[in-house]
Amino acid sequence: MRTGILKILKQHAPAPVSGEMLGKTLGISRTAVWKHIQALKKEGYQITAFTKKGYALLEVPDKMLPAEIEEKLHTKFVGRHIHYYESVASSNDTLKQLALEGAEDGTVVVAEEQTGGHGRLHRGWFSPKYQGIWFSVLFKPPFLPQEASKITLLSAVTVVRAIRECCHVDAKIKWPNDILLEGKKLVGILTEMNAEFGHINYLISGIGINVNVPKEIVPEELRSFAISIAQVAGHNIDRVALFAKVLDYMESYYEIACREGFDPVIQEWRKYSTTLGKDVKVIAPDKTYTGKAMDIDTSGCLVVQRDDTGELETVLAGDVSIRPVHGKGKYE
Ligand code: BT5
Repeated sequence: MRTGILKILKQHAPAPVSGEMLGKTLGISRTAVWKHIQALKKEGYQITAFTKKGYALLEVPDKMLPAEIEEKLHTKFVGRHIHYYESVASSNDTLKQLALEGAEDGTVVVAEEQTGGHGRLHRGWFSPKYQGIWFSVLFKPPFLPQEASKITLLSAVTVVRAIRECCHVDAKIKWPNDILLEGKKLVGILTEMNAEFGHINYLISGIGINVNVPKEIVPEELRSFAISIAQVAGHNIDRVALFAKVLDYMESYYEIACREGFDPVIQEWRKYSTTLGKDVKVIAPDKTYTGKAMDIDTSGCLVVQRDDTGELETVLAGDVSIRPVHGKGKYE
């Protein structure tokens, strides 16, 4: 109902629409209209009531409100159930709880801020209020548990394409789970899984995009290697438009992967990779070596040709950290 009211107000904005007209069109009483208007105002919509003329929408808040996102969405199931929060500890943790309660495939949790956002190995993820897109998407894929890392690659391709298209910046993928801009970390992706032997119950792709984060508020220890889109674009980005584009791509790549297999996604990944062809240092729990990043295989493993033996090693995400061989300035 609220979406209906908003739609009409937007069509007429900034001109007012009478409560009677809204009520008649939507089949509700004027008191009910008034109640919805109060709720919208509480969400941050600037709506003024003019005597005898009705309600005028003057400003839409810069928030990740589901009604705003849904208006721009072209998906069938991804983002069709959006749970919005002003603040959560971690969108991944919130979505895990919803998944246990039976949330549907494609359910999304998005928050304006995270107080306990995290990356791999319990590393923290800085998620300041109203400045980024901090979200998680639930999938119940037909893959095997050992193929779960495909969702990380798919998420990376999705986000990099949406950012490039919406914001016209040269974002690149660093294997396995980062997106870089000007060599600094722009996006982090954390895929988490709930599985039994041979069967995935659900996968959660948690993604943090530094959209409008100003440099001054970034903690000192992150400042030299973290970046936001606005810092490079020189202006703030419409977070809702970018998010809707991300969800659109997410669904189309997911459907391609389910229908045609993973090759098309891998091809896209290669196109935007900043890792391939680079000299890398592989730091695994049991060995450290240098080599050249040659390719990724169909399950998302990095193929590295060792400098010492010339042999190809297949590197699984999560097992290693990749460092540039030379220099320490840039993150890639
Ligand atoms: C990641 O981990 O890069 C995955 C981060 C995933 C965050 C999303 S936000 C929505 C969802 N909910 C969550 O709780 N998580 C997901 P990792 O590769 O472990 O990198 C973590 C490291 O990135 C930290 O140790 C910092 O050095 C750095 N870092 C933290 N916040 C950052 C930020 N906003 N921008 C760039 N780098 C950051």
